[in-house]
Amino acid sequence: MALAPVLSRYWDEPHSWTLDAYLRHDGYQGLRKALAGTADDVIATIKDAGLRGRGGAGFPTGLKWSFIPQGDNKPHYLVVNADESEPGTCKDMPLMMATPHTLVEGVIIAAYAIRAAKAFIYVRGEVVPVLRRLQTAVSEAYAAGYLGRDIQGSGFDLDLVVHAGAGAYICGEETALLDSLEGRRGQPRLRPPFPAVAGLYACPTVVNNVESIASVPAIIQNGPEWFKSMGTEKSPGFTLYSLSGHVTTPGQYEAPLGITLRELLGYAGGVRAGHTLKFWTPGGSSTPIFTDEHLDVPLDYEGVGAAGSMLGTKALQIFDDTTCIVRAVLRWTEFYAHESCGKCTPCREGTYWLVQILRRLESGGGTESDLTKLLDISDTILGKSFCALGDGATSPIMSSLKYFRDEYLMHFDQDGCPFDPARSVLAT
Ligand code: L3W
Ligand code: SF4
Repeated sequence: MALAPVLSRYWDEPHSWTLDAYLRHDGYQGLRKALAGTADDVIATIKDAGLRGRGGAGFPTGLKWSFIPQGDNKPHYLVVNADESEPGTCKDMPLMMATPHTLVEGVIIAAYAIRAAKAFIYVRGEVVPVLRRLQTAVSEAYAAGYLGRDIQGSGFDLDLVVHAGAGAYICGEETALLDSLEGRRGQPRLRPPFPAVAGLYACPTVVNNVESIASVPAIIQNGPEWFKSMGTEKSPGFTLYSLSGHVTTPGQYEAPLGITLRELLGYAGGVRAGHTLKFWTPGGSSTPIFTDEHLDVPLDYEGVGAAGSMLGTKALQIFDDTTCIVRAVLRWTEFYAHESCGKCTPCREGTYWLVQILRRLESGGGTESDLTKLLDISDTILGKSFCALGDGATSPIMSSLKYFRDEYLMHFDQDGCPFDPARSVLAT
């Protein structure tokens, strides 16, 4: 399958982030087309295209927009989730750095569709260059009449605020993000009601990922049939796959949904020289790991799901034969324990104990019963936590024990990590 650069097609050009560069590449033509029709036309086009949310869950974007009540007297809000922080996930930041106007144009079209007069882009506070670039793009868009009052003479008004979060993974969970945006400590809210019914300031709100919104202008401009000509029937279109880790040329590879890791590795120069693939994540650390048996799994929502994982954020972290699975799982679990917001007991206590057991195992001090404990605690977290962070924390543990149980056993058989260069010939 060939790559399909749409979002990334001119990322390499000098000053690709400026309004001038964007306008040279048909920038804001999708907006013109959207404003010439009705809000309902825009929603119908996105529904027909079958665009699915690129933030991890794959929820149909047009359907989400259609949940916003019609004819009510409450303000509506659009919020872009740019709080990218899942380990391995690194697609939204490059997109916002390279072509921030793609996102700004998408925001204006989406806000028009859901009849919102105010929109927010919630960005991780640590990524100052991204914040600056977005703020510059928003200023350019105001000056050119794409934001503010009576946009391009359409009668549609929109204000767009770039908001800096304070750097917590949980604020990528949509309701925690809304709490944070309202000025509170970011903790998930009970759903339902979903944000589409009661979101920001208890008003109807659409929360979408950066890549989802940035995909909208091209769909409006080229039409749903063009979008559906790529990808698969249930997972149409193009998307950004992020290859990282032990790969020759890591980076963003934009391709139709349904491409395989084997094909992507062909474009990325393969696993680093002299080594073989050991395990990988299809969609960030919250998705169950795959091994070299899964090189030909179609990377779409259905294909990855049928093979026992999730497409997630399409963050393909590649680990070669020098990696200790226990060490990798420990590092991910430490992340979840650190980022657990503490609101619910299974995740708050469970992730703490998972880390203690994994540390013991990694240093060679565990017993076989520890493996049963890891699975028992994971079972207590999975499906019993308040939000998806808890479920995500169990994925690396349960999937690694499925494929690499023997490597866990080797740690206590050998009183330590067999990959430690000081201990074993396994590491190179
Ligand atoms: C109205 C209904 N709206 C669902 C909306 C909902 C949300 C979207 C998806 O987790 C996943 C998670 C991570 N009426 C609705 C409705 N919605 N039913 O649809 O909802 P949901 O609950 O399926 O997923 P979620 O809780 O939003 C997202 C996974 O993504 N993930 C990690 C992502 C990491 C990042 C990051 O770093 N920024 O995004 C990786 O796989 O585990 O499963 O908008 O409101 N009846
Ligand atoms: Fe907080 Fe974890 Fe519970 Fe989510 S699952 S509400 S992050 S404690």
